[in-house]
Amino acid sequence: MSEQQTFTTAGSDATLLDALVVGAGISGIYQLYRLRELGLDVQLLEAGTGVGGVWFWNRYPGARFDAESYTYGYFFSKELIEEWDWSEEYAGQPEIERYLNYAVDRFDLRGLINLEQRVSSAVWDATDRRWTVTTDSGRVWRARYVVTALGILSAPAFPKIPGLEDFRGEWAHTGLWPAEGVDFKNKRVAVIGTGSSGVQIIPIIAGEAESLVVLQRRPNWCTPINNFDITPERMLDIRNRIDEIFEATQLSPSGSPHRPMMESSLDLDPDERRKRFEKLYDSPGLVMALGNFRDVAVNQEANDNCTAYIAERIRARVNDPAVADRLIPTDHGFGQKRPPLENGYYEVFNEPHVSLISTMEEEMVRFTETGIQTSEGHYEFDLIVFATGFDAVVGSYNRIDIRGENGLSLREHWEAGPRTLFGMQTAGFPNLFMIGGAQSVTGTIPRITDFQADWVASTIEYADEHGYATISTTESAEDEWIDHVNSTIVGTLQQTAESWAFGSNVPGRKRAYLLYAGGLPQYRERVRAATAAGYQGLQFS
Ligand code: N01
Repeated sequence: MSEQQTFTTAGSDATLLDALVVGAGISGIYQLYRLRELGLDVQLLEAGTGVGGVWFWNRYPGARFDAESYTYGYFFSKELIEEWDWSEEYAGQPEIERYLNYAVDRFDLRGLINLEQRVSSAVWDATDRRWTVTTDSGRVWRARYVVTALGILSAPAFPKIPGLEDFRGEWAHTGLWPAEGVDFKNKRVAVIGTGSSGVQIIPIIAGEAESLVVLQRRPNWCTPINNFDITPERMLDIRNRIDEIFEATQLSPSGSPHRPMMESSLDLDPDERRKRFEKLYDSPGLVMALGNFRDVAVNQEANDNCTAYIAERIRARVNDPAVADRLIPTDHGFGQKRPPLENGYYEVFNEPHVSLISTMEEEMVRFTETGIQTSEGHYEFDLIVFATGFDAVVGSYNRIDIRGENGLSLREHWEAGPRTLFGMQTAGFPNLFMIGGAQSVTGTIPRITDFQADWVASTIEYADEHGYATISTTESAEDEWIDHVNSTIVGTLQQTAESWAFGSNVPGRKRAYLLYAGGLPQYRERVRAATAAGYQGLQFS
């Protein structure tokens, strides 16, 4: 099937391929591997100067997994599992980046990866049934199939207030952190944003900076990460249990090894319930969120009890009750948004050189030459850190001019919100697959995208074996999937929380649920059933 060659189209040299993967994150790397194993002539385009995707760009100090390292990594290769020792239960960004580089070399993929190639457009050519993909550098690829693995959190978002160009100090965004690092010493630093990224970086900045002002809009329910080193004995035990661990990730809605307890918290007497919340709070990682009583996620009273317990723990850690009040969310209960994991976060606000501003009470008005003007006064800074998150899910697609049949633009097709079948195809865009994108993502991302990458590979294999040149879906299949996706969020406590999962952090964005709340087993079951029934929802020609 190898047909790689260079030919001239519209005055430019184009590389002709079977398939092109976009994005060298954990999902795109695996997709590249799968398509190469299938015997396709495939390459990958990546905007960064290195591989790793979210773990390449988010190199801010403190960035680390909130899933257990060995449950986030690859499961497809026994050799890789044998060879790679994780050093911490929740590994930090440098180790994750090393791991992904190791995987790329281990599977001999580096030669297929084109770095510093940010895709600017992808245009479907119905005549020869290929995509023409152009990057910022002007290079052109033509491929029968394009698989985007753009990541849901890759287009950084900034506050919509004026004046950043006037600011004479330094600034950095956690999602675009400079490779050379940022020095906080002897600097007056502002951090805007207290989501997972802000909560991870704030204690580190507080430990080094001359002063730190945290500008918080809506506080989150943060719980301690309780990270620990993985000893050689533990690593051996993990390896011995790896099939069991994998099985647990497959059975769980979130791809995590943790399952909610079957008991109802409301059946326990208050003392016993409290003891159990205490144990959960002191457990590692996301156990408090994912291994909690089943009713905490669905029953308001149960959720209120758990939320009140966490508020109590926060109050015990913050000396000034007024500051504690500001750090405690009042707009949502615990677990209604993915809770950030923290390491000494609340204690930071007891330090004399750290202060907290609620931008709900004291609005940011503009950036100035020397700092930030708020509705109450002016603050001088040497460095502003934006931990303001991402134009999630659709933002990474909106940055590319993607045109399908009859010049249809994906931006237009998705104007009222994303439209997909299984989160992997969209009507009017034949032979374009998306993995880890809208309307499919739930929980630990690689646990869904490894399934999707396998499905994309087997679907292409099926088309090739049957002599089909195009694979597409229909608007009615999209409608059915959208109805299903929306039904998964109805009635949950997450439904009311404002977060990037609904696009709420991007001013002007229509509120639409961007992820998939049905859980991994149900997602896989639906895709498998439709496939077994003759690829329901897809059309081959
Ligand atoms: O982004 P966010 P993030 N004025 O959108 C605030 C994953 N992740 O990069 O909540 C003032 O969560 C905004 O306020 P509000 C994880 O899935 C994982 O932190 O919109 N503030 C919020 O506080 C996570 O959910 C890890 O009111 C403004 C913050 O900026 C996702 O990535 C680590 C503002 C943005 O929080 C995103 O996390 C890091 C404004 N104009 C990230 N605009 C792990 O641990 C925004 N904000 C694996």
